[in-house]
Parts: sequence; structure tokens; C-alpha cells
Amino acid sequence: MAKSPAATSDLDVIIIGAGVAGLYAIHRLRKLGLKLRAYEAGDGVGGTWYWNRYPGCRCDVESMEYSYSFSNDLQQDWQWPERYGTQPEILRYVNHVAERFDLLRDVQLNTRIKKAHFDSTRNLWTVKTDKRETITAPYCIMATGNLSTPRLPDIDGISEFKGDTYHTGLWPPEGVDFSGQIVGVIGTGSSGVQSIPIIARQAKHLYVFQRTANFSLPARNGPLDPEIERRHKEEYPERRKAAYGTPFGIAGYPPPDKNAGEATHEERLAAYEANWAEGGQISFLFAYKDMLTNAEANETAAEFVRNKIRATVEDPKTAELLCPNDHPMGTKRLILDTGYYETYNRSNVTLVDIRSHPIDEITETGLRTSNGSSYALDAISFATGFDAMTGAMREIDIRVDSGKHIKAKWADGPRTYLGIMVAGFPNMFMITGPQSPGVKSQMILSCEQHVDFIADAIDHMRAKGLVRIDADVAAENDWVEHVNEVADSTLYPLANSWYVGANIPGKPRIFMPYVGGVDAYKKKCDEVVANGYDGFVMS
Ligand code: NA7
Repeated sequence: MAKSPAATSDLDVIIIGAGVAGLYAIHRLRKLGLKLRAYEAGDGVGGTWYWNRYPGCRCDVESMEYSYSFSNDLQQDWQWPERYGTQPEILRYVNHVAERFDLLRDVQLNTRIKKAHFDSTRNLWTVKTDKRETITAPYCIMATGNLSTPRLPDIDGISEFKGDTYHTGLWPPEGVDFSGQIVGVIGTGSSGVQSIPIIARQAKHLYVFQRTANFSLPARNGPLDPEIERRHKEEYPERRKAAYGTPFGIAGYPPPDKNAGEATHEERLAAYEANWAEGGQISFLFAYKDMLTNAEANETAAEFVRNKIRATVEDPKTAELLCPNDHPMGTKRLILDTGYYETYNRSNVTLVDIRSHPIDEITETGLRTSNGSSYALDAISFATGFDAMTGAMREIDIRVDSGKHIKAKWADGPRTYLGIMVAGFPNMFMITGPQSPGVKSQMILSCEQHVDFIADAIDHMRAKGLVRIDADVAAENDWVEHVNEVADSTLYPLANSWYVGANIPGKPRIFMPYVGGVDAYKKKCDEVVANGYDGFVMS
């Protein structure tokens, strides 16, 4: 049965999503001569960078790193104006790539995939779009993104509000002018922290509704130093290669050689001061070997950051509220900001603690908290995040034959082999799926690695006359166990983060990314291939 070639199909490969991952998949798989098409819900390509147009949206990985490596001409030609790319700049870059490599002719925009069913007798995926189209192909690739399913909070009365509402992940392309308005921002993750300083400068008054204080570090953004750019470009191919040998997929940071406890208090302070002055996340996470495995070590850095907050925010009560105290530093995504804490010194900004007094209700004119305080608002910006990592795939009705549904398979949390395949769902690949390093790495590097892996696997199968690939259940079980073991040896699971699905009521609490590092992961993938696609069953 499995050996029979695929039935006649519309395409060889269906790609769901035309963000950074889907676009590279088009480019790479085309080279194999495959007939393919990417289906994209937006009316433009770019995924995350298409949807997240909120003010201040910026990448937290440096521009010279956060870019495609597959074409040296491209990486030499493109000029990033700033140390960290803004959303418009990154979207411009993605569109440039799409045009330069003629990718758009294989993208169908404004099309959301609702169903994907695999027929194992015909070895065929059939997808149905929201336009009632049906497309078939033997292979289906989920390039659906990790932070692509925006979530509004479950707050009573949310639909009653008569003012304007926005979600940072679905921001209107024409932008929003908050001048003269009383604005509420709910949420203080990256999206809240990046947008708050800018909204504060426009609004008549800004209320920030904070449930959890997060660690935010200065980005120290600025124009990209031409000398740094020149040197980086000179070394680009070697740097890209070296990146695969690092934990986060970012080269240029020498690994720490000692634990925090091996340094004196003064030495630690000096190191943290230097990291604070340099800006960015990696230098902090890399300050000491045990930063993410030893609570005491972590606390030394956490308290350093709290002291910076106390020194910046003039009102001591507000400063204390902004000090994170319920999770080790770095166990939720570390935020990079520009002037976030300083914003609370403005007379038109008020921080509201909705941990102690949660929002009871959104009303026609604003919102009310559980201590009876009411806030009249003209507009609300929900910076409340996403159903991360599994949300986009769970929104599609993915099933095999008449039974096996992805939602049932993942009822207790995602189970995958390498974050690339799900056992029992043949010929369906994921790009940076759960249990891969994706969100804990330089995302574009991880997308490229997965696409290359998938393309090589398909090529290998075609060369051998094989038509079906599935993950072996035992290999998947071993991988899931390994992912959990690695996570449990760190401080990561201690935080109520989107990494564990804690922001979505009812979502099973499972640590979803692989935190063993890009280096260990890449080595494992290379071994799998060297051993004849060990852990995959091909027929
Ligand atoms: P995040 O990081 O998930 O942040 C969402 C924020 O919204 C966070 O502060 C949440 O508080 C808050 N939130 C969520 N639901 C509620 C409700 N019901 N009431 C009050 N507050 C709520 O999303 P972002 O968009 O900022 O960033 C996502 C990633 O994009 C980021 O990590 C980078 O990788 C890029 P909580 O912490 O759950 O108490």
C-alpha cells in the first residue's frame, strides 16, 4: 500500500504560510523541480513581519544575524540601517527577497487553509481553503509560524466596548494615531513593552494594565556602524557556518567559562554593567555558564536588573511593581526595549497592577478592576500575545484518513520527532515545529535548517523511489522524553510563559521548545541523516 506512488495530484508540495519559512521553502524546493504553491492568509507575504505592525515593533536579534544566509549575494547587497531591524524594514527585506527570487508566482495570498486530510491509501494530502478550493499533493509543509495565532483575553464584556480596540498582532496597516486619546494597553510582553513608549508620546493619557512584570533590557539600538557591517560582511559565510555551533544560532559570543558563583560580587556587577551598556539579550544569557540552570546564579543578574529599574523609575511604588519577581530572568523571552522604564516617569502614564486586582469587566466606556476602580478609555490595545507554537496548526482541521486528528494527538501537549514530523501524520512536515529550537534560536537560521532538511529528505526519497515518510513512534517518544529532560535540567519550566502555554487558559502545561541548543540539535539532525534518516520510516 505505502509503496504505491502518489495518486495524480495538483501539486507535489503544498506549503501552508508564506512567512520567512514558507518563502524559503518555495525557493529551496523549486530547485528540486517540484511543483508547489504556498497558501497565505494575509494579503502580503512576511508572516510575523506582515501582521505585527504595532508602533515600535522591532526584532530582538541583530539585523546582521536576522536575515537569510542562502544567498551570499543577497547578504552582501542588503544594507540594514540599524542594529535591530524595525518591522517595516524587515518586511521590506522579505518583500525584496520574494521579488529577487521570483517567489510570488508560487504564492496564493488571501487564502486560509481550513482542512488538511491525508488519505493513506492514495498517499495524498487534500487541503481545503476558506475559498472552497480543494488542492491535492503528496507532501504538505506547515510553515504556519510559532506566534501567528493572536489571542484576545477572556474578559467579560470585551465586545461591549464602544471605543477602538486593537491587537498588536493584527495591527491596522495604515497605523493608528492615538493623539488626544485616553488609551489602555493590556499586556507587558515584548509587544506591550515595545509599543508603550511610543503610544505614551502620542496619547493624552496611557494606562498600562500589567499582570506580570517582565525583564526588559536596553536594546541600545542605533544606526549600524559601517565598520561593523563591513567586517561582518567580510566574514559572513564563516559566521553563518559558525552559528550552527552555538546554543542560540548566533555567532560572535564567546561561551562563558565559569559559573556565577566562581566570580566575586564585584566581578559580577562589573560584568552585568558591561552587558547592560552593550545592550541585547545574549551577553546577559551568556554572562555565566549556569545562568539558566542555577536559581542563585540567575538571581544575581535578576537583582541587578531590578536595581536598574529602581534607579530609573522615579516613583518607588511604580518601580517596585515593574520589578519582575515571579520567574527567573530569561525563562520568559527577555525583552529588549528603548526607553520603556523611563516612560513611567511621564505624567501621562499610569501603571495599573492587575495581578492584585484583575480586570473584572470591560464596559462600553472602559474597564473596571476587582477593587472597584473604573478607567474611562477611548481605545484599548491588547498586547496579550498568541496561542504560541501549536495554535496555528490546531486551528487547521488536520487528520489522517477518517480518524486520527492532530488535536487528539496533541491533547496533552505536542508530540513530535525533532519538531519536524508528527508520528502517524505521514508526509506532513513542520518548519520550526514544537520541540525544535526554533523560538529559542535565530529564527531564520532555524527555518533554513528545517527547510534544507525537508528538501534533502524528499530528494533522498525520490532518488530511492520512495513515496512516504513518517516519524517512528519510538523515535518520537525518545525525542519528547529528551526534550523534557533537557528542559527540566534548566530553570525554564519555572516561568508561566507562552513556552509552556500558560497564557492560554486550559492549554496543557508542557515546555514546548527544545532548549538543548542549536548546536546539539544540528548535530542530532546531521546524525539522523548520516544514519539513513534514523527515526523516520520511509517506504
Ligand atoms: P506575550 O509575551 O505572551 O505577552 C502577553 C502579555 O499579555 C503578558 O504580559 C501577559 O501577562 C498579558 N496577558 C495575556 N492575557 C492576559 C489577560 N487575560 N489579562 C491580562 N494580561 C494578559 O506576547 P507578546 O506579543 O508581547 O510577545 C510574544 C513574542 O513575540 C515575544 O516573546 C517575542 O518572542 C516576540 P502574563 O505574563 O500572562 O501574566
